[in-house]
Amino acid sequence: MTTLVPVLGDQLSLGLSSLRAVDPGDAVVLMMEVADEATYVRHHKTKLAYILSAMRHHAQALEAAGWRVDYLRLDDPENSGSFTGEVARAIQRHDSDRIVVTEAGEWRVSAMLDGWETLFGLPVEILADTRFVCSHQKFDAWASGKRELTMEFFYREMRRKTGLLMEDDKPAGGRWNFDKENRKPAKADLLTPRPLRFAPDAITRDVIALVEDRFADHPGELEGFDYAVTASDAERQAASFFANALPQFGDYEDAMLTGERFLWHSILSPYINSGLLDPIELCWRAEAKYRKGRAPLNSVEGYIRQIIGWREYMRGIYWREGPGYVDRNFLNHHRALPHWYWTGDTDMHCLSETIGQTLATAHAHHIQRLMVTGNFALLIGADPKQVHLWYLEVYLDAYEWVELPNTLGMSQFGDGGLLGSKPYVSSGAYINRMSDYCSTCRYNVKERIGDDACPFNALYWDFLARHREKLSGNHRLAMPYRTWDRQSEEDQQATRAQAAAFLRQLDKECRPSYANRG
Ligand code: FAD
Ligand code: DLZ
Ligand code: SF4
Repeated sequence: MTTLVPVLGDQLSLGLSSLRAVDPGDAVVLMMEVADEATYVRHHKTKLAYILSAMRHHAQALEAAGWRVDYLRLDDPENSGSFTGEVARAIQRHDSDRIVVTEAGEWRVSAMLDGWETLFGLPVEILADTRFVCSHQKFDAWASGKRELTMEFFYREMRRKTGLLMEDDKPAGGRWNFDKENRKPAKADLLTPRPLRFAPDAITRDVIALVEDRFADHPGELEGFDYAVTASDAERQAASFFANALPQFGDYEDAMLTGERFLWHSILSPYINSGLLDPIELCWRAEAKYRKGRAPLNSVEGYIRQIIGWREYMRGIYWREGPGYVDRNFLNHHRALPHWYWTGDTDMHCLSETIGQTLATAHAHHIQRLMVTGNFALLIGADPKQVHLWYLEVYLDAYEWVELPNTLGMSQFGDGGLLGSKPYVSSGAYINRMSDYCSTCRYNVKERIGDDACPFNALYWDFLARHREKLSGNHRLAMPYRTWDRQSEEDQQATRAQAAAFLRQLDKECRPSYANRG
């Protein structure tokens, strides 16, 4: 008799709760490459290669640590294609009398795990994922009875709970949040730090060939794959970030530059989300840099806020709102995304740059996701569920629990403001202020009307006018509505006609097969 311990593709941590709960002497760790997970959305090819390679390397790490591992490959002729099918076969193979598993990261897989006890007639112990600071129960206790779930207050709780950047019961530096100092535009500079590059080893080369062969129709490119796929290489990347980029992280957190996909960001989210790096340990290391005077407080506080604030908060919202969250569509948006979200082939430079980089590397940083692709999708009235599926598909760090609230909630206002106090929309002026994209764009960011006018400009005002009934009561939008109301009726009509003409043209660019997906 054995205890079966299924370890999923985003559970690649040696300290996983399920592993801690069993005796390695009578346990079999089951790792499964399955077609269902590779195809429930058309994951970017880089994402598939990353996960499969990281899983194969993790199996080796588990064996080296003394675990007995049963590893099922995607190209195994007996592979049933699903977690449940493979667990069923493994129970027979190993004569298992119980299953111990760490809870899944998303509703879809969680429902599968919940069904196993009845299906297999065995005890199934589903353990909490202790890689997060805040349990589901703690988040619910914090949220219950509150009219607004403001991230900033949740974040303060997490600071108090962890003790990060605390001096007794006070925040280090006398303030909780230094975000106002973190909005500087950047200039192209040869000294911008470069993340490490990891040449594919034999295991990665094998999975790249497998992905090219089986998932040729998935978006993205694999050429130049250089992500870490082991915990030790991910750790080298983290060390490089702390040494070279963290000090400037805060200042340039919102900046965007042509050809610069990293700037001073960490590019660690794929490793954190799949389990190769421990997020809380990273926060302690960031704090140590501050305490030793090697990184300023605005950078360190900003970094820690992203992890114990935003990341934990997104997870809390995802589980609290339930599986129905994905269908929320407060603004009643139904436009399909233009086909060039899958090619980058548009003459709007900010979008071609962000999408092109995304297809090449499966990564874009936060402001590119929020204020370029997300902003545009929201302004044109794209279906939030389709937008969500696009983000889930194309980003290396995308797992539904973190991607969905970021996309549908924060970026598309699909939940009507549960997560963000106003929609993240802007005209071209914001993009121009925070990037150098506009200087080489075919459009003129200063113009609203005419063939050369930046499309974001008319779309922005049209968005506000179109949604006046739902949004004008929002006090954070009072100023833009006042500005709009001061314009002459003639100007308003010209702006709305410009937006309508743009949207008509855009609809011709939608790929019909995408219009009704999901
Ligand atoms: P850094 O800028 O170096 O930030 C440090 C860390 O903070 C990140 O590694 C990440 O773990 C965490 N973090 C920062 N912002 C957020 C956030 N809003 N939510 C959760 N964690 C955050 N992040 C994902 O991990 N997966 C996603 O699928 C995802 N989808 C997004 C979709 C949209 C529309 C938007 C606007 C943001 C999304 N984010 C997502 C958040 C953010 O863009 C990425 O975490 C970040 O770009 C990762 O790059 P980095 O590691 O260099 O981050
Ligand atoms: C994303 C993904 C992919 C593409 N493939 C696999 C896989 O073959 N096997 C696996 O265990 N996990 C994979 N994953 C990650 C899972 O989708 C992820 O662990 C679940 O979404 C957790 O709920
Ligand atoms: Fe984007 Fe407009 Fe700037 Fe062009 S001008 S890069 S479309 S914001």
